[in-house]
Amino acid sequence: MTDTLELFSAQVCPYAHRSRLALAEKGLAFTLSEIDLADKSQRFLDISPYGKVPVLLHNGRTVYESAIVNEYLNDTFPTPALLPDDPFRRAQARIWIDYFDNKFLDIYYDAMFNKDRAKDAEYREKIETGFRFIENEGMAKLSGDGPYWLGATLSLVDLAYYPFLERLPAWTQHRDIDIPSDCTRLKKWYDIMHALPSVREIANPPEYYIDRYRKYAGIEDAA
Ligand SMILES: N[C@@H](CCC(=O)N[C@@H](CS)C(=O)NCC(=O)O)C(=O)O
Repeated sequence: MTDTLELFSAQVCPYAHRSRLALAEKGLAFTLSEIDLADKSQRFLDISPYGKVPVLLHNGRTVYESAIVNEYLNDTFPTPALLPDDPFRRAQARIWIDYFDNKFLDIYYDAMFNKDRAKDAEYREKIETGFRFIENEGMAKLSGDGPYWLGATLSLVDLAYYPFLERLPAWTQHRDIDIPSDCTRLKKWYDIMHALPSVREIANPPEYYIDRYRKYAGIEDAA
């Protein structure tokens, strides 16, 4: 049977971006259904239990939540493998995806949504601490000589992190937040990722995010 794959996605969404990258890295043909998040179609609402993208429709069955969609794709289409074989290394991969989703991103988005300018410096410091944690506790211990998060092979960890870092210019522009200069592994990793064909294929320029995130930064009147 030929697989049918459809991804409900939104260009601005970093979570959907993760799954587009996983599909591309697996070399899978799929239908991309762009959802207007401000005006969701009934078909999407019928399919998406949380009303959020991404949702994958595979042979009529739905899978959602980006980290789970990507594990599902990796389980269902094993080549190329995007998780290590070794259970300990697989656990490390999941720990770092979990850290990003459940710790780092909370602060990252709080910093963008924060309306109290007096707190900007505090958020900046917390995010810089997060970047240094990724650099020193994560990459320095797991990446070896790189170039990827887990070393020589691209993994779901890379695909989980990259879309949010592609959007970093919006944080830099609106909140003066950037990767600290001492996070050399992270910076090098970003450059390698940014040059991957699967990434280049769907990358947006910094201006795209700077513009889209104005409203989240509460500065739409300045446009
Ligand atoms: N935990 C979810 C987050 C997905 C998510 O927040 N998607 C946003 C766009 S970036 C969305 O669809 N928002 C629509 C809404 O909340 O109405 C995942 O990893 O897939």
